[in-house]
Amino acid sequence: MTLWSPTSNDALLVIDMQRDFLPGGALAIAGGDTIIPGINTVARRFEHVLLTQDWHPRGHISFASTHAGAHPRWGTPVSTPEGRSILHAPYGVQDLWPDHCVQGTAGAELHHDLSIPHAELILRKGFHQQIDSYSAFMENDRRTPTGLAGYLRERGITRLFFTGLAYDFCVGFSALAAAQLGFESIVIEDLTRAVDLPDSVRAINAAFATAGVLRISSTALPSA
Ligand code: VGL
Ligand code: ZN
Repeated sequence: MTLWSPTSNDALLVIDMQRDFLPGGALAIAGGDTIIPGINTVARRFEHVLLTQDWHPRGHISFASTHAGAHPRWGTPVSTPEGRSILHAPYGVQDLWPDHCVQGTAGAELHHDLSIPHAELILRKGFHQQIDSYSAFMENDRRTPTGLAGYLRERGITRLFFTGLAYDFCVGFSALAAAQLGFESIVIEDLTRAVDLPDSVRAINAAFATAGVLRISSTALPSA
């Protein structure tokens, strides 16, 4: 097994480890809390660690509640044959979610058990009312960059390791975007958990294979 030893050209990205995505939260992901200790441990192996925070205004386009009632703001939600609730947004298909990670609320806070004091950047995303952003690099309209690629390039970081939530959404879209932007992109699979909507895990795994995103285990990183 290849041992991956982090260098100063590598960064660990910890995606959306927020209270709303953990058990008890508004969009709880099963087992999300169980990956916190492993993320804290692996983070100590990296000189560069970056955190992201999903950070939505009230009435965000990705909230099902925004499109309910007599005056849907940006169209009417529909159910797919597979049982997903989606909106045909101006930029394409947008899955709809319970209200989550609303700016300044307790649910939007990073989980307090996350312990990475040397993390050097917290990147917020999804703050445009009319555009969601699963990816930490590029919003869901596929044309609005977050600025993260520029930050990393300017600092000489070329290889990225991904952990956090959710495997099939924000981790997945971030790792794919990173590969498309020319970064080496590696997902530490056991330090993620999936929302697991119909077809979402299969689809992201297929996209990883096409884009050259690698999937590894945390046991492939040096433990001390
Ligand atoms: C996420 C759904 C909605 C994620 C964010 O962090 O994966 N999923 N917003
Ligand atoms: Zn969100």
